[in-house]
Amino acid sequence: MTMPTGGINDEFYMRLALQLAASASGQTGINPVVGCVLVKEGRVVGMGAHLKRGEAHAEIHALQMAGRQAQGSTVYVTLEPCSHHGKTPPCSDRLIREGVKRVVIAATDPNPLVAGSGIAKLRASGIEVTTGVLEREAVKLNEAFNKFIVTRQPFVTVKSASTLDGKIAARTGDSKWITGDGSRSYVHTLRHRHQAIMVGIGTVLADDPALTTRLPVPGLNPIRVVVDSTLRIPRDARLVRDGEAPTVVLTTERAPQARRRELETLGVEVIDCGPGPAVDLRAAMERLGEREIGSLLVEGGGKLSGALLEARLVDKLVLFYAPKIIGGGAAAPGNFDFPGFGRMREAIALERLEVERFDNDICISGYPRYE
Ligand code: AOF
Ligand code: ZN
Repeated sequence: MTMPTGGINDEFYMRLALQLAASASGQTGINPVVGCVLVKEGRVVGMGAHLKRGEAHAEIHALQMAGRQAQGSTVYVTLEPCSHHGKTPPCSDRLIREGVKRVVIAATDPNPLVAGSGIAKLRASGIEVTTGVLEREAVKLNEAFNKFIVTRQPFVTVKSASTLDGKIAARTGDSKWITGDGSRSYVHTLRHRHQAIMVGIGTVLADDPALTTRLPVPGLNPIRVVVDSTLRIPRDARLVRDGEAPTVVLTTERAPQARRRELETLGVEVIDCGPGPAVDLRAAMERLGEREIGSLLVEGGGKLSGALLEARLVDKLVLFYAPKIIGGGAAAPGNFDFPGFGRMREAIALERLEVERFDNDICISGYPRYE
């Protein structure tokens, strides 16, 4: 950690709290990641992070570590302390009871049950509260939670890996490998960080993917979601038989009943999303939200990514480009396959762009701006 110019200040400890929060990315389900640091008389006396939904919040872990030293301390917390009784009692009440002197907060909690009332409670009890310290970083860390908690719909990230000319396979179908090891290993980190992963049935039939998280250290496997309007998924597909993670198939009311029963017997959850003929993607997001899936990583192919983008259901794009050109015209599938717009000014523009390099690959991420 680098010391900010001017020496130790609020940002210094908030950065530490943000690091604690980030270390739990992907493991709190629909809950936010939160980090907390307690400082008293020039030393850190407690640290904590929220590690799992249903378990203690960050502040409680940090208070626990600080013990009697919590009294008179300054609390650095990346999210406004809660004021409601959820699966755990309110953190703001506990901070008041422990006699902390000052609370420094990065972001307010968008949860309608909290939304400023945690801050108000602390202030009303005479605690000095400072807000907005490293707020942008804190908001970004919980972008999925921030959407889900107000809409009850998953935050949708579409990932693609293509050549510079936007192809996700050659005209022969060959696609192994487009991007390099660095990019592919980062995709596994993304899998760990998402509650669910989605592909179209075309990808299942072509690649028989496992969609599990494979990293040098054990990671969490996302729930696997297949968009399959006519239930073509084979009974011997990896997703059906490997038992590595739950598999959910999204289909329509007109899908064959016998296939539905067969899949259910094999442990696959089948969910109807509209009358058909195609899966209603908007309904699909509602069903997944009801199932408490708050973050969804879409890993193709081009038809599904294109359809989601066209339906304006994509919140974030993470696009890997390998420095290669494969050509192949219409026979080689592209990363976004949809009818498209007639005018350049209708194009979906990305904002808040970030560009990273993974070896020789370039990763562009951004947020579609829907007018
Ligand atoms: C905090 N500190 O570390 C977290 C907070 O069901 P519960 O009790 O876990 O409450 C979940 C809600 O509490 C969640 O939606 C969000 O508003 C807040 N999360 N708050 O003060 C924490 N994880
Ligand atoms: Zn709390």
